[in-house]
Amino acid sequence: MLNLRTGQVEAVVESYLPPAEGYQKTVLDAMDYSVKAGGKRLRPMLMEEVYRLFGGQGKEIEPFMAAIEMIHTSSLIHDDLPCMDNDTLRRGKPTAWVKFGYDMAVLAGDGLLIYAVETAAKAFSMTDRADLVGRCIGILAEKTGIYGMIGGQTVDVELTNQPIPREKLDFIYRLKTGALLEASMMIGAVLAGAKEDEIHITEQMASAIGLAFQIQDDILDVTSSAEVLGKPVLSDEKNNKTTYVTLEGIDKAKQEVKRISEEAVACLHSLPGKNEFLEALIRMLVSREK
Ligand code: GRG
Repeated sequence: MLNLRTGQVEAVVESYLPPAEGYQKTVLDAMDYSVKAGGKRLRPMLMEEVYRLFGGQGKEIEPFMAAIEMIHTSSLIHDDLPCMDNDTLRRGKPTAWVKFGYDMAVLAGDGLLIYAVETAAKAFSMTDRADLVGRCIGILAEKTGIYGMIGGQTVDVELTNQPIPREKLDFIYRLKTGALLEASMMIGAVLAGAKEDEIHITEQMASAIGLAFQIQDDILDVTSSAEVLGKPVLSDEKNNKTTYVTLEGIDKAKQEVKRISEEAVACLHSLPGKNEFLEALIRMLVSREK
C-alpha cells in the first residue's frame, strides 16, 4: 500500500522539477539526481493525507507537496557534506557531493531550497484562496528556517562531541526533524480550510510524529544495515553524537517511540473525519525498518 502511494506522490514531485538544461545544467543535474535518488516521500504523503482528512479536493496542494520534498532533499544534501556528517551513501546511491563535488552539492542544496519557494508560489494561480497559499508559504519558511529545521541542526552541530541533556536533545529533534513534518501536515490542514484549533492539534500531532521518527532513526542507526537503510549505519557513533539510544539505552528508546506515537494517534482521533491510511501511516512510520 505504501509503495503504491510513494509512486503516486513521486510522480507529482517529479512533475515540478526544473528541466536540467542551460549553462547551469550541472547544478540542475545534481538537484535532479538527489530528488530522483528515491526516498519514502513521507512528507508530501502526510501533507496530502491531512489535506484529504479536512476535505481538501483541489490541485493547489501539489506544488506544496513538491516544495516540501525539495526542501527535505536539500537538507539531506547538506547533511551529508564533509563539513556536516561526511557521509558517502544516501538513498542507496553516492551522496551528491561524492557524485558532483563539494561545490556543486552546496549549490544544489541552495538551489533546491529556493526553487521550493518558487514552486510553492505556483499554487497562487491554482486557487481563489490566495490568503491560505500565502499563509502556507509562511509556514514553509518558518519551519525550515532558524526557528525550525536549520535552528535544530545548528544546535546539533554545535553540540557534537559533547554530552547533551535529554531536554536539549528533545529541542534538537523537535526542530531538526519535527519542524518539516509539522510544516507538511499544517499546510495540508490550512489549505483544506481547517479551523484554528484543528490546525493546532495537527501541529501537535506532527511534532509527536517527528520526535518518534527521529528516535526510530537513532535506533535504526545501531540495529539496521546500510543495505536496508540506503545510508551508512553507526553514523552517530562515527560522529560522536549523543542520541536517545546513547542517552537512554535501546529498550527505553523503543518504549519512547511507542509512547510518543500513541500520542500522535490520540491527536488524530481527536480530529473530525476518519483516515485509516493516515493512522496506519503514523504507526508504520515509527515501527519502520528503513
Ligand atoms: C539546506 C535547507 C538546508 C538545511 C541545512 C543540514 C541541515 C540544515 C539540516 C539537516 C536536517 C536533517 C537531515 C534531519 C534528519 C531528518 C531525517 C530523520 C531524515 C531522514 O528522513 P527520511 O527517512 O528520508 O524520510 P528519505 O530518504 O526516506 O526521504
